[in-house]
Amino acid sequence: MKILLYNPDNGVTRNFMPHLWMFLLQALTPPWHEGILSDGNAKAMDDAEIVKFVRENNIGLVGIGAMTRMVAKAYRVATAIRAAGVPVVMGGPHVTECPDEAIGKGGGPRYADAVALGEADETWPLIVEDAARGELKEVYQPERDEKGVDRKPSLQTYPSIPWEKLDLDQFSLVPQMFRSKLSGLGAGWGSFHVVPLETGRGCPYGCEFCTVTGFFGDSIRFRTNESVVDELLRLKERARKERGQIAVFFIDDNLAINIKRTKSLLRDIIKANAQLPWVAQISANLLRDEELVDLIAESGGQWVFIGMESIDPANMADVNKNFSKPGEYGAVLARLAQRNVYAITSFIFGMDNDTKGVAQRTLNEIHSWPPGLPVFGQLTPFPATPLYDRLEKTGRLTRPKHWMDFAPFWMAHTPLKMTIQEARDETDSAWRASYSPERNTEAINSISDAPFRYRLSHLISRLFFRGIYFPQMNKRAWMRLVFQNRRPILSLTKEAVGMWRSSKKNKTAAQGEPATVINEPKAA
Ligand code: B12
Ligand code: SF4
Repeated sequence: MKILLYNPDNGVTRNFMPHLWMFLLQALTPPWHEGILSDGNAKAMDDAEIVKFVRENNIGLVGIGAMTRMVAKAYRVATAIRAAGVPVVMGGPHVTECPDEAIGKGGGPRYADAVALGEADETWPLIVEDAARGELKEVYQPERDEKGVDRKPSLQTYPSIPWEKLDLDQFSLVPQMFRSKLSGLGAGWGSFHVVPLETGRGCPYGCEFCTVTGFFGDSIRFRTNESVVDELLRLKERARKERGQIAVFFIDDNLAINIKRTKSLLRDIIKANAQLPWVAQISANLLRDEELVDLIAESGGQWVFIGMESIDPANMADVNKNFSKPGEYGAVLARLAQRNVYAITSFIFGMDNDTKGVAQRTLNEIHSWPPGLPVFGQLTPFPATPLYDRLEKTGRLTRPKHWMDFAPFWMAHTPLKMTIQEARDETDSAWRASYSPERNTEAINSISDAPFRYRLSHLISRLFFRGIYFPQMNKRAWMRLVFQNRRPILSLTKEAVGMWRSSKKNKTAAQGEPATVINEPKAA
Protein backbone atom coordinates (compact mmCIF):
# COMPACT_ATOMS: atom_id res chain seq x y z
CA MET A 1 0.00 0.00 0.00
CA LYS A 2 1.16 3.52 -0.74
CA ILE A 3 0.85 6.00 2.12
CA LEU A 4 1.01 9.75 1.77
CA LEU A 5 2.31 11.63 4.82
CA TYR A 6 1.22 15.23 4.49
CA ASN A 7 1.98 18.32 6.52
CA PRO A 8 -0.06 21.45 5.79
CA ASP A 9 1.49 24.91 5.76
CA ASN A 10 -0.09 27.59 7.92
CA GLY A 11 -0.89 29.81 4.95
CA VAL A 12 1.12 32.71 6.37
CA THR A 13 4.76 31.74 6.58
CA ARG A 14 6.74 28.85 5.17
CA ASN A 15 8.84 26.73 7.48
CA PHE A 16 12.49 26.63 6.57
CA MET A 17 12.73 23.07 7.79
CA PRO A 18 10.76 19.89 7.12
CA HIS A 19 8.91 18.20 10.00
CA LEU A 20 10.60 15.29 11.67
CA TRP A 21 7.43 13.26 12.26
CA MET A 22 7.11 12.49 8.55
CA PHE A 23 10.62 11.09 8.21
CA LEU A 24 10.25 9.19 11.46
CA LEU A 25 6.95 7.55 10.50
CA GLN A 26 8.31 6.81 7.03
CA ALA A 27 11.25 5.00 8.67
CA LEU A 28 8.82 3.11 10.95
CA THR A 29 6.53 2.03 8.09
CA PRO A 30 6.71 -1.74 7.53
CA PRO A 31 8.99 -2.19 4.49
CA TRP A 32 6.35 -3.88 2.34
CA HIS A 33 4.43 -0.57 2.28
CA GLU A 34 5.69 2.70 0.81
CA GLY A 35 5.63 6.10 2.55
CA ILE A 36 5.62 9.21 0.33
CA LEU A 37 6.18 12.64 1.90
CA SER A 38 4.67 15.97 0.99
CA ASP A 39 5.07 19.17 2.97
CA GLY A 40 2.89 22.18 2.15
CA ASN A 41 5.74 24.40 3.34
CA ALA A 42 7.99 23.14 0.59
CA LYS A 43 5.50 22.43 -2.16
CA ALA A 44 2.21 24.25 -1.80
CA MET A 45 -0.77 22.32 -3.20
CA ASP A 46 -4.41 23.32 -3.02
CA ASP A 47 -7.06 20.77 -2.00
CA ALA A 48 -7.82 19.75 -5.59
CA GLU A 49 -4.13 19.23 -6.36
CA ILE A 50 -3.67 17.04 -3.30
CA VAL A 51 -6.66 14.93 -4.21
CA LYS A 52 -5.30 14.60 -7.77
CA PHE A 53 -1.93 13.55 -6.38
CA VAL A 54 -3.60 10.95 -4.14
CA ARG A 55 -5.59 9.53 -7.06
CA GLU A 56 -2.75 9.51 -9.59
CA ASN A 57 -0.37 7.83 -7.17
CA ASN A 58 -2.87 5.23 -6.05
CA ILE A 59 -2.52 6.22 -2.39
CA GLY A 60 -4.31 3.87 0.03
CA LEU A 61 -3.91 5.88 3.25
CA VAL A 62 -3.17 9.51 4.01
CA GLY A 63 -1.55 10.53 7.31
CA ILE A 64 -1.82 14.20 8.25
CA GLY A 65 0.03 15.85 11.12
CA ALA A 66 -0.70 19.33 12.39
CA MET A 67 -0.01 21.82 15.12
CA THR A 68 -3.03 23.78 16.38
CA ARG A 69 -2.11 26.66 14.14
CA MET A 70 -2.66 24.74 10.90
CA VAL A 71 -5.32 22.31 12.00
CA ALA A 72 -8.19 24.10 10.23
CA LYS A 73 -6.31 23.68 6.97
CA ALA A 74 -5.54 20.06 7.86
CA TYR A 75 -9.25 19.38 8.44
CA ARG A 76 -10.14 20.95 5.10
CA VAL A 77 -7.60 18.85 3.22
CA ALA A 78 -8.67 15.71 5.11
CA THR A 79 -12.29 16.33 4.15
CA ALA A 80 -11.38 16.63 0.47
CA ILE A 81 -9.32 13.42 0.56
CA ARG A 82 -12.04 11.46 2.36
CA ALA A 83 -14.58 12.70 -0.18
CA ALA A 84 -12.36 11.05 -2.82
CA GLY A 85 -12.75 7.76 -0.91
CA VAL A 86 -9.30 7.52 0.67
CA PRO A 87 -9.05 7.06 4.45
CA VAL A 88 -7.28 9.69 6.55
CA VAL A 89 -5.51 9.28 9.86
CA MET A 90 -4.49 12.37 11.80
CA GLY A 91 -1.84 12.70 14.51
CA GLY A 92 0.33 15.25 16.27
CA PRO A 93 -0.16 17.68 19.14
CA HIS A 94 -3.52 19.19 18.23
CA VAL A 95 -5.54 16.01 17.73
CA THR A 96 -3.95 14.60 20.88
CA GLU A 97 -5.15 17.63 22.80
CA CYS A 98 -8.63 17.65 21.20
CA PRO A 99 -9.12 13.97 20.32
CA ASP A 100 -12.90 14.15 19.75
CA GLU A 101 -12.82 17.08 17.36
CA ALA A 102 -11.15 15.27 14.43
CA ILE A 103 -13.45 12.26 14.56
CA GLY A 104 -16.62 14.31 14.97
CA LYS A 105 -17.38 13.23 18.53
CA GLY A 106 -17.73 16.76 19.86
CA GLY A 107 -20.88 17.33 17.83
CA GLY A 108 -19.08 18.88 14.85
CA PRO A 109 -18.32 17.34 11.45
CA ARG A 110 -15.98 14.39 11.14
CA TYR A 111 -12.65 15.16 9.46
CA ALA A 112 -10.62 11.97 9.90
CA ASP A 113 -11.26 8.24 9.87
CA ALA A 114 -8.82 7.71 12.71
CA VAL A 115 -6.65 9.63 15.15
CA ALA A 116 -3.27 8.63 16.57
CA LEU A 117 -2.95 10.12 20.04
CA GLY A 118 0.38 10.97 21.65
CA GLU A 119 3.68 9.58 20.47
CA ALA A 120 2.93 7.28 17.56
CA ASP A 121 6.27 5.47 17.20
CA GLU A 122 4.75 2.19 18.35
CA THR A 123 1.18 2.60 17.10
CA TRP A 124 2.07 3.64 13.53
CA PRO A 125 2.99 0.15 12.22
CA LEU A 126 -0.35 -1.15 13.63
CA ILE A 127 -2.28 1.68 11.99
CA VAL A 128 -0.69 0.90 8.62
CA GLU A 129 -1.50 -2.81 8.84
CA ASP A 130 -5.09 -2.14 9.97
CA ALA A 131 -5.56 0.29 7.08
CA ALA A 132 -4.10 -2.21 4.59
CA ARG A 133 -6.69 -4.76 5.79
CA GLY A 134 -9.45 -2.12 5.62
CA GLU A 135 -9.94 -2.37 9.40
CA LEU A 136 -8.89 1.05 10.61
CA LYS A 137 -10.00 1.76 14.19
CA GLU A 138 -11.13 5.20 15.29
CA VAL A 139 -8.58 5.87 17.99
CA TYR A 140 -5.00 4.66 18.43
CA GLN A 141 -3.24 5.34 21.66
CA PRO A 142 -0.06 4.01 23.29
CA GLU A 143 -0.52 1.44 26.06
CA ARG A 144 -1.17 3.02 29.44
CA ASP A 145 0.37 2.33 32.84
CA GLU A 146 -1.58 1.63 36.01
CA LYS A 147 -2.05 5.40 36.57
CA GLY A 148 -3.62 5.74 33.13
CA VAL A 149 -0.59 7.55 31.69
CA ASP A 150 0.73 6.70 28.18
CA ARG A 151 3.77 4.44 28.19
CA LYS A 152 6.30 6.57 26.33
CA PRO A 153 8.51 4.93 23.73
CA SER A 154 12.11 4.51 24.84
CA LEU A 155 14.47 6.24 22.46
CA GLN A 156 17.27 3.80 23.20
CA THR A 157 16.40 1.92 20.04
CA TYR A 158 15.77 4.68 17.53
CA PRO A 159 15.04 4.01 13.87
CA SER A 160 17.74 4.94 11.42
CA ILE A 161 16.34 7.64 9.13
CA PRO A 162 18.04 6.97 5.79
CA TRP A 163 19.05 10.61 5.15
CA GLU A 164 21.82 9.47 2.81
CA LYS A 165 19.34 8.25 0.21
CA LEU A 166 16.13 10.24 0.80
CA ASP A 167 14.96 12.59 -1.91
CA LEU A 168 15.24 15.96 -0.16
CA ASP A 169 14.90 18.09 -3.26
CA GLN A 170 11.62 19.72 -2.21
CA PHE A 171 13.28 20.90 1.02
CA SER A 172 16.41 22.62 -0.39
CA LEU A 173 16.58 26.31 0.44
CA VAL A 174 18.69 27.10 -2.65
CA PRO A 175 16.43 28.15 -5.57
CA GLN A 176 16.63 25.76 -8.55
CA MET A 177 18.07 28.41 -10.91
CA PHE A 178 21.19 28.95 -8.72
CA ARG A 179 21.90 25.33 -7.84
CA SER A 180 24.43 24.34 -10.49
CA LYS A 181 26.39 27.63 -10.21
CA LEU A 182 26.52 27.57 -6.44
CA SER A 183 27.62 23.95 -6.17
CA GLY A 184 31.06 25.09 -7.39
CA LEU A 185 31.41 27.65 -4.61
CA GLY A 186 33.82 26.68 -1.81
CA ALA A 187 32.81 23.33 -0.33
CA GLY A 188 29.61 23.61 -2.39
CA TRP A 189 26.33 25.48 -1.97
CA GLY A 190 24.30 23.60 -4.62
CA SER A 191 21.79 22.70 -1.94
CA PHE A 192 21.12 23.86 1.59
CA HIS A 193 19.03 21.83 3.97
CA VAL A 194 18.13 22.40 7.58
CA VAL A 195 17.48 18.91 8.90
CA PRO A 196 15.53 18.19 12.12
CA LEU A 197 17.17 15.74 14.48
CA GLU A 198 16.03 14.78 17.97
CA THR A 199 18.36 13.51 20.67
CA GLY A 200 15.74 13.29 23.43
CA ARG A 201 12.10 13.97 24.36
CA GLY A 202 10.30 15.39 27.36
CA CYS A 203 10.58 18.48 29.53
CA PRO A 204 9.84 18.61 33.25
CA TYR A 205 9.54 22.41 33.55
CA GLY A 206 5.81 22.70 32.87
CA CYS A 207 5.56 26.33 31.72
CA GLU A 208 1.92 27.33 31.82
CA PHE A 209 1.45 28.02 28.09
CA CYS A 210 3.34 25.00 26.80
CA THR A 211 1.99 21.67 25.56
CA VAL A 212 5.26 19.78 25.79
CA THR A 213 5.16 18.62 29.41
CA GLY A 214 1.61 17.34 28.90
CA PHE A 215 2.38 15.67 25.57
CA PHE A 216 5.82 14.15 26.01
CA GLY A 217 5.72 13.85 29.79
CA ASP A 218 8.04 15.12 32.45
CA SER A 219 10.40 12.16 32.31
CA ILE A 220 13.12 12.75 29.81
CA ARG A 221 14.23 10.06 27.40
CA PHE A 222 17.41 10.13 25.38
CA ARG A 223 18.78 8.42 22.31
CA THR A 224 22.22 6.90 22.65
CA ASN A 225 25.15 9.15 21.77
CA GLU A 226 26.19 6.58 19.15
CA SER A 227 22.93 6.79 17.25
CA VAL A 228 23.01 10.61 17.20
CA VAL A 229 26.65 10.67 16.08
CA ASP A 230 25.93 8.10 13.38
CA GLU A 231 23.06 10.23 12.05
CA LEU A 232 25.29 13.32 11.96
CA LEU A 233 28.06 11.46 10.15
CA ARG A 234 25.64 10.25 7.49
CA LEU A 235 24.30 13.78 7.02
CA LYS A 236 27.80 15.17 6.78
CA GLU A 237 28.73 12.59 4.16
CA ARG A 238 25.63 13.45 2.15
CA ALA A 239 26.49 17.17 2.19
CA ARG A 240 30.01 16.37 1.00
CA LYS A 241 28.83 14.08 -1.80
CA GLU A 242 26.23 16.45 -3.21
CA ARG A 243 28.45 19.54 -2.81
CA GLY A 244 25.81 21.18 -0.66
CA GLN A 245 25.36 22.35 2.90
CA ILE A 246 23.44 20.72 5.71
CA ALA A 247 22.70 22.35 9.04
CA VAL A 248 21.00 20.48 11.86
CA PHE A 249 18.18 21.69 14.11
CA PHE A 250 18.28 19.66 17.32
CA ILE A 251 14.56 19.85 17.98
CA ASP A 252 14.76 18.72 21.64
CA ASP A 253 12.80 21.16 23.75
CA ASN A 254 15.82 21.79 25.89
CA LEU A 255 18.99 20.22 24.52
CA ALA A 256 20.86 20.81 27.79
CA ILE A 257 18.11 19.61 30.13
CA ASN A 258 20.62 17.11 31.56
CA ILE A 259 23.89 19.00 31.35
CA LYS A 260 26.08 15.99 32.09
CA ARG A 261 24.54 14.02 29.25
CA THR A 262 24.66 17.00 26.85
CA LYS A 263 28.36 17.48 27.50
CA SER A 264 28.99 13.80 26.89
CA LEU A 265 27.06 13.94 23.60
CA LEU A 266 28.87 17.07 22.41
CA ARG A 267 32.24 15.54 23.33
CA ASP A 268 31.36 12.43 21.32
CA ILE A 269 30.35 14.57 18.34
CA ILE A 270 33.71 16.37 18.48
CA LYS A 271 35.65 13.12 18.93
CA ALA A 272 33.98 11.56 15.88
CA ASN A 273 34.51 14.71 13.82
CA ALA A 274 30.74 14.68 13.22
CA GLN A 275 30.31 18.46 13.53
CA LEU A 276 27.77 20.17 11.32
CA PRO A 277 26.52 23.71 11.90
CA TRP A 278 23.66 23.34 14.38
CA VAL A 279 20.84 25.19 16.10
CA ALA A 280 19.16 24.06 19.33
CA GLN A 281 16.73 25.22 21.97
CA ILE A 282 18.32 25.69 25.39
CA SER A 283 16.84 27.63 28.29
CA ALA A 284 18.86 30.57 29.62
CA ASN A 285 19.32 29.07 33.10
CA LEU A 286 21.34 26.18 31.64
CA LEU A 287 23.72 28.45 29.75
CA ARG A 288 25.55 29.62 32.88
CA ASP A 289 27.99 26.74 32.48
CA GLU A 290 31.17 27.94 30.69
CA GLU A 291 32.31 24.43 29.80
CA LEU A 292 28.94 23.67 28.20
CA VAL A 293 29.15 26.84 26.11
CA ASP A 294 32.70 25.92 25.02
CA LEU A 295 31.46 22.51 23.91
CA ILE A 296 28.49 24.04 22.09
CA ALA A 297 30.86 26.20 20.03
CA GLU A 298 33.37 23.42 19.38
CA SER A 299 30.72 20.91 18.29
CA GLY A 300 29.28 23.22 15.61
CA GLY A 301 26.63 25.16 17.58
CA GLN A 302 25.85 28.42 15.77
CA TRP A 303 22.49 29.55 17.03
CA VAL A 304 20.75 28.85 20.31
CA PHE A 305 17.01 29.40 20.51
CA ILE A 306 16.17 30.83 23.94
CA GLY A 307 12.56 31.18 25.11
CA MET A 308 13.09 34.44 26.99
CA GLU A 309 9.36 35.25 26.92
CA SER A 310 9.48 38.54 28.87
CA ILE A 311 11.91 40.92 30.51
CA ASP A 312 9.45 41.31 33.39
CA PRO A 313 9.98 38.79 36.26
CA ALA A 314 6.30 39.18 37.29
CA ASN A 315 5.24 37.84 33.90
CA MET A 316 7.71 34.97 34.20
CA ALA A 317 6.20 34.02 37.56
CA ASP A 318 2.68 34.18 36.11
CA VAL A 319 3.49 31.57 33.47
CA ASN A 320 5.49 29.34 35.82
CA LYS A 321 8.79 30.14 34.13
CA ASN A 322 10.56 31.63 37.12
CA PHE A 323 13.59 29.43 36.53
CA SER A 324 14.50 31.72 33.62
CA LYS A 325 15.84 35.04 34.97
CA PRO A 326 15.50 38.12 32.75
CA GLY A 327 18.26 39.80 34.76
CA GLU A 328 20.85 37.37 33.43
CA TYR A 329 19.84 37.33 29.75
CA GLY A 330 22.50 39.88 28.76
CA ALA A 331 25.30 37.89 30.44
CA VAL A 332 24.12 34.64 28.84
CA LEU A 333 24.14 36.20 25.37
CA ALA A 334 27.58 37.73 25.93
CA ARG A 335 28.93 34.31 27.00
CA LEU A 336 27.65 32.82 23.76
CA ALA A 337 28.79 35.72 21.57
CA GLN A 338 32.36 35.44 22.92
CA ARG A 339 32.40 32.05 21.14
CA ASN A 340 30.64 33.37 18.03
CA VAL A 341 27.43 31.62 18.98
CA TYR A 342 24.38 33.85 18.69
CA ALA A 343 20.84 33.55 19.94
CA ILE A 344 17.33 33.48 18.57
CA THR A 345 15.55 35.23 21.40
CA SER A 346 11.85 34.57 21.64
CA PHE A 347 9.47 36.95 23.40
CA ILE A 348 5.76 36.79 24.17
CA PHE A 349 3.62 39.90 24.40
CA GLY A 350 0.14 40.15 25.91
CA MET A 351 1.15 38.59 29.21
CA ASP A 352 -0.91 39.63 32.21
CA ASN A 353 1.56 42.20 33.53
CA ASP A 354 2.26 43.75 30.11
CA THR A 355 1.19 47.34 29.52
CA LYS A 356 1.48 49.67 26.54
CA GLY A 357 5.13 50.34 25.74
CA VAL A 358 6.21 46.75 26.38
CA ALA A 359 7.75 46.57 22.90
CA GLN A 360 9.98 49.61 23.42
CA ARG A 361 11.03 48.46 26.89
CA THR A 362 11.95 45.06 25.48
CA LEU A 363 13.79 46.60 22.51
CA ASN A 364 15.82 48.82 24.85
CA GLU A 365 17.01 45.71 26.68
CA ILE A 366 17.68 43.81 23.45
CA HIS A 367 19.79 46.67 22.11
CA SER A 368 22.01 46.51 25.18
CA TRP A 369 22.84 42.83 24.39
CA PRO A 370 24.99 41.29 21.66
CA PRO A 371 22.89 41.10 18.48
CA GLY A 372 20.61 38.15 17.96
CA LEU A 373 17.47 37.25 16.10
CA PRO A 374 14.53 38.39 18.21
CA VAL A 375 11.13 36.88 17.47
CA PHE A 376 7.90 38.15 18.97
CA GLY A 377 4.66 36.25 19.50
CA GLN A 378 1.64 36.63 21.71
CA LEU A 379 0.43 34.57 24.61
CA THR A 380 -1.68 31.82 23.02
CA PRO A 381 -3.88 29.45 24.98
CA PHE A 382 -3.21 26.10 23.31
CA PRO A 383 -5.81 23.49 24.22
CA ALA A 384 -5.02 21.22 27.19
CA THR A 385 -2.45 23.61 28.66
CA PRO A 386 -2.76 24.98 32.21
CA LEU A 387 -3.04 28.43 30.61
CA TYR A 388 -6.09 27.39 28.58
CA ASP A 389 -7.76 25.96 31.69
CA ARG A 390 -7.04 29.10 33.74
CA LEU A 391 -8.44 31.44 31.09
CA GLU A 392 -11.45 29.23 30.44
CA LYS A 393 -12.31 29.00 34.15
CA THR A 394 -12.08 32.76 34.56
CA GLY A 395 -14.18 33.38 31.44
CA ARG A 396 -11.39 35.24 29.64
CA LEU A 397 -11.30 33.35 26.34
CA THR A 398 -12.68 35.57 23.60
CA ARG A 399 -12.23 32.89 20.90
CA PRO A 400 -12.25 29.53 22.71
CA LYS A 401 -11.77 27.63 19.43
CA HIS A 402 -9.30 30.09 17.96
CA TRP A 403 -7.77 27.39 15.75
CA MET A 404 -10.94 27.07 13.71
CA ASP A 405 -10.57 30.68 12.54
CA PHE A 406 -6.82 31.07 12.76
CA ALA A 407 -5.87 34.76 12.84
CA PRO A 408 -2.12 35.37 13.00
CA PHE A 409 -0.98 37.74 15.77
CA TRP A 410 -4.53 38.28 17.06
CA MET A 411 -4.97 37.08 20.63
CA ALA A 412 -7.72 34.68 21.69
CA HIS A 413 -8.13 36.23 25.14
CA THR A 414 -7.88 39.73 26.56
CA PRO A 415 -4.75 40.46 28.56
CA LEU A 416 -5.31 42.09 31.95
CA LYS A 417 -3.58 45.43 31.39
CA MET A 418 -3.93 46.10 27.68
CA THR A 419 -6.36 45.44 24.85
CA ILE A 420 -5.99 42.83 22.12
CA GLN A 421 -5.42 45.64 19.60
CA GLU A 422 -2.67 47.13 21.79
CA ALA A 423 -0.96 43.75 22.04
CA ARG A 424 -1.14 43.55 18.26
CA ASP A 425 0.38 47.03 17.85
CA GLU A 426 3.19 46.29 20.29
CA THR A 427 4.03 43.10 18.40
CA ASP A 428 3.98 44.94 15.11
CA SER A 429 6.29 47.71 16.29
CA ALA A 430 8.75 45.21 17.80
CA TRP A 431 9.04 43.35 14.49
CA ARG A 432 9.37 46.54 12.47
CA ALA A 433 12.11 47.98 14.67
CA SER A 434 14.03 44.69 14.92
CA TYR A 435 14.29 43.98 11.19
CA SER A 436 14.47 47.45 9.64
CA PRO A 437 17.40 47.88 7.19
CA GLU A 438 18.97 50.32 9.71
CA ARG A 439 18.79 47.77 12.52
CA ASN A 440 20.16 45.02 10.25
CA THR A 441 23.16 47.20 9.35
CA GLU A 442 23.68 48.15 12.99
CA ALA A 443 23.57 44.48 14.09
CA ILE A 444 26.16 43.39 11.51
CA ASN A 445 28.41 46.37 12.31
CA SER A 446 28.26 45.54 16.01
CA ILE A 447 30.00 42.22 15.36
CA SER A 448 32.56 43.58 12.91
CA ASP A 449 35.30 41.73 14.82
CA ALA A 450 33.69 38.36 14.22
CA PRO A 451 34.99 36.21 11.35
CA PHE A 452 33.36 36.76 7.97
CA ARG A 453 31.26 33.58 7.93
CA TYR A 454 29.51 34.48 11.19
CA ARG A 455 28.60 37.93 9.91
CA LEU A 456 27.36 36.45 6.66
CA SER A 457 25.30 33.83 8.49
CA HIS A 458 23.91 36.58 10.73
CA LEU A 459 22.80 38.74 7.84
CA ILE A 460 21.23 35.88 5.86
CA SER A 461 19.41 34.67 8.98
CA ARG A 462 18.09 38.19 9.63
CA LEU A 463 16.65 38.40 6.13
CA PHE A 464 14.94 35.01 6.54
CA PHE A 465 13.68 35.62 10.08
CA ARG A 466 12.03 38.84 9.02
CA GLY A 467 9.78 36.61 6.90
CA ILE A 468 8.18 35.07 9.98
CA TYR A 469 6.23 38.32 10.32
CA PHE A 470 6.46 40.16 7.00
CA PRO A 471 5.12 38.24 4.00
CA GLN A 472 8.05 37.56 1.68
CA MET A 473 6.89 34.52 -0.19
CA ASN A 474 7.59 35.71 -3.74
CA LYS A 475 10.54 36.90 -5.85
CA ARG A 476 9.41 40.54 -5.84
CA ALA A 477 9.31 40.72 -2.07
CA TRP A 478 12.80 39.24 -1.91
CA MET A 479 14.18 41.66 -4.49
CA ARG A 480 12.76 44.58 -2.56
CA LEU A 481 14.28 43.23 0.62
CA VAL A 482 17.70 42.82 -0.99
CA PHE A 483 17.51 46.36 -2.33
CA GLN A 484 16.56 47.80 1.07
CA ASN A 485 19.45 45.95 2.70
CA ARG A 486 21.96 46.66 -0.07
CA ARG A 487 24.48 48.34 2.26
CA PRO A 488 25.45 45.38 4.44
CA ILE A 489 24.99 43.02 1.47
CA LEU A 490 27.39 45.02 -0.71
CA SER A 491 29.91 45.42 2.04
CA LEU A 492 29.99 41.66 2.77
CA THR A 493 30.08 40.86 -0.94
CA LYS A 494 33.12 43.14 -1.39
CA GLU A 495 34.84 41.45 1.48
CA ALA A 496 34.07 38.00 0.04
CA VAL A 497 35.47 38.96 -3.36
CA GLY A 498 38.62 40.27 -1.65
CA MET A 499 39.03 37.01 0.22
CA TRP A 500 38.46 34.96 -2.91
CA ARG A 501 41.08 37.00 -4.83
CA SER A 502 43.59 36.61 -2.02
CA SER A 503 43.11 32.87 -1.80
CA LYS A 504 43.47 32.60 -5.61
CA LYS A 505 46.72 34.55 -5.51
CA ASN A 506 47.92 32.41 -2.62
CA LYS A 507 47.24 29.27 -4.61
CA THR A 508 49.12 30.60 -7.62
CA ALA A 509 52.05 31.54 -5.39
CA ALA A 510 52.07 28.07 -3.85
CA GLN A 511 52.23 26.55 -7.35
CA GLY A 512 55.60 28.19 -8.01
CA GLU A 513 54.64 31.62 -9.30
CA PRO A 514 56.58 34.52 -7.82
CA ALA A 515 55.28 35.04 -4.31
CA THR A 516 53.03 38.03 -3.72
CA VAL A 517 52.56 39.56 -0.32
CA ILE A 518 48.91 39.41 0.50
CA ASN A 519 47.12 41.44 3.06
CA GLU A 520 44.84 39.06 4.93
CA PRO A 521 41.32 40.45 4.87
CA LYS A 522 40.44 41.74 8.32
CA ALA A 523 38.21 38.91 9.47
CA ALA A 524 38.97 35.88 7.32
C1 B12 B 1 10.78 21.98 15.72
C2 B12 B 1 9.59 22.76 16.19
C3 B12 B 1 9.22 23.87 15.47
C4 B12 B 1 9.89 24.34 14.17
C5 B12 B 1 9.01 24.02 12.94
C6 B12 B 1 8.45 22.71 12.88
C7 B12 B 1 9.38 21.80 12.10
N1 B12 B 1 9.61 22.09 10.85
O1 B12 B 1 9.85 20.84 12.64
C8 B12 B 1 9.80 25.85 14.32
C9 B12 B 1 10.95 26.32 15.16
C10 B12 B 1 9.79 26.64 13.01
C11 B12 B 1 8.49 25.92 15.11
C12 B12 B 1 7.64 26.97 15.04
C13 B12 B 1 6.47 27.03 15.77
N2 B12 B 1 6.06 26.19 16.72
CO1 B12 B 1 6.96 24.55 17.10
N3 B12 B 1 7.83 23.08 17.72
C14 B12 B 1 8.85 22.37 17.34
C15 B12 B 1 9.18 21.26 18.33
C16 B12 B 1 10.25 21.78 19.27
C17 B12 B 1 9.62 19.94 17.77
C18 B12 B 1 8.67 19.27 16.76
C19 B12 B 1 9.13 17.87 16.54
O2 B12 B 1 9.66 17.56 15.50
N4 B12 B 1 8.98 16.99 17.55
C20 B12 B 1 9.44 15.61 17.51
C21 B12 B 1 8.41 14.75 16.80
C22 B12 B 1 8.91 13.33 16.73
O3 B12 B 1 7.25 14.81 17.60
P1 B12 B 1 5.83 15.18 16.97
O4 B12 B 1 5.95 16.15 15.89
O5 B12 B 1 4.90 15.46 18.06
O6 B12 B 1 5.42 13.78 16.28
C23 B12 B 1 5.10 12.61 17.04
C24 B12 B 1 3.61 12.50 17.37
O7 B12 B 1 2.99 13.74 17.58
C25 B12 B 1 3.02 11.76 16.23
N5 B12 B 1 2.58 12.48 15.04
C26 B12 B 1 2.85 13.73 14.63
N6 B12 B 1 2.26 13.96 13.46
C27 B12 B 1 1.61 12.84 13.10
C28 B12 B 1 0.84 12.53 11.98
C29 B12 B 1 0.29 11.26 11.88
C30 B12 B 1 -0.51 10.90 10.68
C31 B12 B 1 0.48 10.30 12.90
C32 B12 B 1 -0.09 8.95 12.78
C33 B12 B 1 1.26 10.62 14.02
C34 B12 B 1 1.81 11.88 14.10
O8 B12 B 1 4.06 10.89 15.84
C35 B12 B 1 5.35 11.45 16.10
C36 B12 B 1 6.21 10.36 16.70
O9 B12 B 1 5.75 9.96 17.95
C37 B12 B 1 7.79 21.12 19.05
C38 B12 B 1 7.87 20.61 20.47
C39 B12 B 1 8.06 19.12 20.47
N7 B12 B 1 8.94 18.66 21.30
O10 B12 B 1 7.47 18.38 19.70
C40 B12 B 1 7.24 22.52 18.97
C41 B12 B 1 5.72 22.72 18.84
C42 B12 B 1 5.21 21.71 17.85
N8 B12 B 1 5.62 24.05 18.29
C43 B12 B 1 4.65 24.70 18.78
C44 B12 B 1 4.33 26.03 18.42
C45 B12 B 1 3.21 26.68 19.20
C46 B12 B 1 5.02 26.69 17.40
C47 B12 B 1 4.75 28.13 16.92
C48 B12 B 1 3.29 28.48 16.75
C49 B12 B 1 5.47 29.05 17.87
C50 B12 B 1 5.18 30.49 17.68
N9 B12 B 1 4.56 31.09 18.67
O11 B12 B 1 5.52 31.05 16.67
C51 B12 B 1 5.51 28.16 15.57
C52 B12 B 1 4.57 27.89 14.39
C53 B12 B 1 5.25 27.46 13.14
C54 B12 B 1 4.36 27.46 11.94
N10 B12 B 1 4.78 26.86 10.89
O12 B12 B 1 3.33 28.02 11.89
C55 B12 B 1 3.86 23.88 19.78
C56 B12 B 1 2.59 23.36 19.16
C57 B12 B 1 1.45 23.29 20.13
C58 B12 B 1 0.19 23.00 19.40
N11 B12 B 1 -0.76 22.40 20.08
O13 B12 B 1 0.03 23.35 18.27
C59 B12 B 1 4.88 22.81 20.17
C60 B12 B 1 4.32 21.44 20.60
C61 B12 B 1 5.77 23.38 21.31
C62 B12 B 1 5.04 23.95 22.49
N12 B12 B 1 5.68 24.87 23.12
O14 B12 B 1 3.96 23.62 22.89
N13 B12 B 1 8.30 24.81 15.82
S1 SF4 C 1 11.03 24.88 29.16
FE1 SF4 C 1 10.29 25.04 27.05
S2 SF4 C 1 9.58 22.96 26.54
FE2 SF4 C 1 9.82 23.02 28.76
S3 SF4 C 1 7.79 23.49 29.50
FE3 SF4 C 1 8.88 25.44 29.32
S4 SF4 C 1 8.42 26.23 27.26
FE4 SF4 C 1 7.82 24.05 27.33
